[in-house]
Amino acid sequence: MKFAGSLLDNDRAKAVYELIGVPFDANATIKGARDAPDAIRAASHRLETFMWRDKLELSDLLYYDAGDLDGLSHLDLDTHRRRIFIGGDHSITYPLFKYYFERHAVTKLIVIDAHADFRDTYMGNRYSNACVMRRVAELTGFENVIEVGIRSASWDEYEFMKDRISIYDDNDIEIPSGKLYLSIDIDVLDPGIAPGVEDPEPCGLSLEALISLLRKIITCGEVIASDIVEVNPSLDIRNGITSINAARIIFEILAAYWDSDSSSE
Ligand SMILES: [Mn+2]
Repeated sequence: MKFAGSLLDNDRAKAVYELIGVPFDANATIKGARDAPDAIRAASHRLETFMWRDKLELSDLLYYDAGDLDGLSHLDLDTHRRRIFIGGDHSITYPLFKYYFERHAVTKLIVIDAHADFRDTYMGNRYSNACVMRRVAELTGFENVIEVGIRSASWDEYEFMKDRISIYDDNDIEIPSGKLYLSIDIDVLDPGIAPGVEDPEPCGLSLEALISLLRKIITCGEVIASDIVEVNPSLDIRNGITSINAARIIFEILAAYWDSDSSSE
């Protein structure tokens, strides 16, 4: 099943944007995020592709759901199309960002997440989802990492990161110039509206706050690619609200991509 509103295979050359699933959860503590790309695709069909607030029919935007990546090595992606990667646990952000860093000169990353993910190692794994932003910072420079919405870290993580990276609340972010990668961990939302996650963290953002934040980042910044990670369908409640909210976030990213492209023409 393709994501709702996707171009069909025969029309893929027309695509302006591309969605790619990354069904990978080897670096998660509780497995299950590998099933998220298909769960989010299925959930997308439960929403109208007509976006009421924008009076925008998403299928007019010309995007293509290219299916799932086989693995995270040997990536070969152009930058003619802005992409949205559908995780997967948060560790996928490191190889994806590294690809854009090495091949397409993307140096800055904004992450919207409940957690700092700044441990040097977690349960013996340096590539754990709990260490992903530390690895990104070591690659691109700590000054190029911007964390938004963080509400959970160890004391050690906080002491290490506080003077090295930029940390903002959702309403005071300053968006840097230059090419950006945007990573959205669904657990930044309040667990009441996104319960299907490995590490639910109380006192999270509303969906409306996350939407206005990502719209601001994409329309004011130069976002080349984005991801949405950490949906775990096996931990969700029966109506699948975490996958539905993830699908809605992808709709909003597409609308914001389109909005920024139309205003720059
Ligand atoms: Mn998180």
